Amino acid sequence: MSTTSESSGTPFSAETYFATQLPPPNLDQDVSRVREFVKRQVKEGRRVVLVTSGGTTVPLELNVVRFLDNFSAGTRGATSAEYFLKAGYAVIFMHRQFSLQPFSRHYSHSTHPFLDFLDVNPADTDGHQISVTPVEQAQLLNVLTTYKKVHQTGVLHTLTFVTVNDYLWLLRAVSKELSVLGRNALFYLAAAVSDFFLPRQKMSEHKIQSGKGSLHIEMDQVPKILKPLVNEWTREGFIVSFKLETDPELLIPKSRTALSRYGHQVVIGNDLHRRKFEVVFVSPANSTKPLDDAQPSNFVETWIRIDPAQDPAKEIEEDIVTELGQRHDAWIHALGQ
Ligand code: PAZ
Repeated sequence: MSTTSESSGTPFSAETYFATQLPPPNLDQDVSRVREFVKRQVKEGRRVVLVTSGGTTVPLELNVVRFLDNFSAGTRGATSAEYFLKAGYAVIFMHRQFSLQPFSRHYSHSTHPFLDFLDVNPADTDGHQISVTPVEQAQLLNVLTTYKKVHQTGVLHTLTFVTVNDYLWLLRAVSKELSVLGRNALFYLAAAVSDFFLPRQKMSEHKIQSGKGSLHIEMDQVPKILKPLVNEWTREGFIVSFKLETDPELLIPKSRTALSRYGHQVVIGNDLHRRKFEVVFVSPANSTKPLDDAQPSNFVETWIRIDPAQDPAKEIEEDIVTELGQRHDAWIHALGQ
C-alpha cells in the first residue's frame, strides 16, 4: 500500500476531505432528483426530514474486494421514516444499499420472509392464484395500503450509499438542497457512520495480497461533519444526531460533548444492547447560552422507554418521532418570533 503525507497525524478537515476524495459517480443525478423532490414539498407546504440509516463501509482497496463494515441493519432509520410519514413529513430516506427500508422492513428476508406466508390456491389446478395466509392478511393490507398511498402522494424519496465516502458527499449535497426549507427541515442522522477511513491516496489499487505475514493498516479519522452541517450547509434546520455507546457511563457525557462541540439541537443517546427500548434525548438547557460540556446544568436529559413485555408490538421510534415533532414545532415557532 502506498502512503502519502496528506493526512499523517493531522485529522482531515471537511474542506481537505472534499478537496482530496472523489465524489460518487451518481452524485449530480441524485442531487437533481432531491432538488425536484424538495421543490415539490415546498410548493405543497410540507416539512421535510432527512433520515440517514444503516452502516457505511470503508473499502481497503480501490478495486474493492475487502472492506470494513458495522452492525447496523437500518431498523432505527426505516422504522422512524414510517412514523415521520405518518406525522405528515415528507421523507428523504438516505440509506445503506440493501439495508432495511420503510414498509418492506416488515417482510425482511431473514426475519419474516414473505414466501413463507404466500399460498397457491388449492382449487386452482394451474397454480396461477396466490393468496396470503389468513393470519398475515390484516398486517399486509395495512402496510401495503400505506405504502401505495405514500408513493401516490410522492412524499418519500430514497437515496442509497455504500461507503463512508458516498455518505459524506451525499450528506453535504442533500443538506445544501434542504437549506431552502429553512426551519422546516429536520435532520435525523441515525446512520452508523465509520469514524475512520482509508484515503484513496493510501489505498492499494488491487486486491491486497496475502503471504507477507500480518496486515497493518493505518486509518485516518473521518472529518467531523456536523460542524459544517450546522454552520455552513444548512443554517436553520433542526438537527438531531445519534450517539451510540456500549459503555452506558459514556452515553450522556459523550452526547453533551457532541452538543457543545457542534451546536446542534438534540443528541439521542443509545446503548447498543438497550437501543430498542430505551434512548435518552440530550439537549441544551438554554439555547442562547454557549455550552460547556463540563457543566451538567447546561443540559437537559429526557429518557424515553418502552416496555416490550407489556406491549410487544410497540416500537420506540413512534415515541421518538412524536417527541421530535413537538420539539421541531417549538423550534419553528421560537425562530419565527
Ligand atoms: O440500524 P440499527 O437500528 O440496527 O441501529 C441504530 C443505531 C444504533 C445505528 C442508531 O440508533 C445510532 O445510534 N446511530 C448513530 C451511531 C453512531 O455513529 O454513534
